[in-house]
Amino acid sequence: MTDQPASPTRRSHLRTPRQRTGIRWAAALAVSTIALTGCGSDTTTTGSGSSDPSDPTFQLGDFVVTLDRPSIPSGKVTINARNDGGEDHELVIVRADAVSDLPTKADGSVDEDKIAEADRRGEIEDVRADQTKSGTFELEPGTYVAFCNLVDEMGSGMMGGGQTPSTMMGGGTGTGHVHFALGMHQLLTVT
Ligand SMILES: [Cu+2]
Repeated sequence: MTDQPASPTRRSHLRTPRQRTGIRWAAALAVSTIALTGCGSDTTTTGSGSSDPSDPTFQLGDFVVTLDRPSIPSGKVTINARNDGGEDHELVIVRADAVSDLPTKADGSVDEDKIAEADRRGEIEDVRADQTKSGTFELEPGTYVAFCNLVDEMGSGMMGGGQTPSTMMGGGTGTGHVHFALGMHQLLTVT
C-alpha cells in the first residue's frame, strides 16, 4: 500500500564518507536489509569497549569538540573519541596552525580533498552516541586541528519523525547540520 519507492541509491552511500551521516537513525530503524548487506567493512579503529580512559580523550558533543588535557605528547599515541552527544560524530586530525587554515566548501564543511596528504593524520570514524572509539595516530610536535566533518542531510528533522527514509536520499538539496561549521573543531597542541 505504501508507494514509497525502494530507493536503490540508498545502498550506495554506505561507504561514502560524506553521505553516511544522514542515515543513522533511519539506519537503526529501517535497515534490516542494509545492515545485512553492508556489515563487516568498518575498518577504522580499534573499536569500543577496550579504550583506556587515561589516554587522551576527545569529547564529542552536539556540536562541540573538547580535549581532556591541554596537550598531547608526540609519538605514536592512542586517542579516544567519546561521543557524549545525541548524534553520530567523527574525529579527524590534520596538521594545521589554525582552524581558519582549513579549506572549506560552500556549505561550511571542511574540503578534505584539498588537504595535503602529508597533513592528514587519520580519523576515528562513525562514533555513535554514547560510544567511545580509539585510534592510534603518529603525531610529531606541532599544532593540529581535530574536527568532526559530518554533514546531516536531514538536519534536526531526523530526531523527530524520521519515518520516511526515502526522502533523505531523494532531494539532497537541503543540508542540515554541518558539524564543523557549528563548532566541532578543537586546536590540538602536540609537544
Ligand atoms: Cu559531528
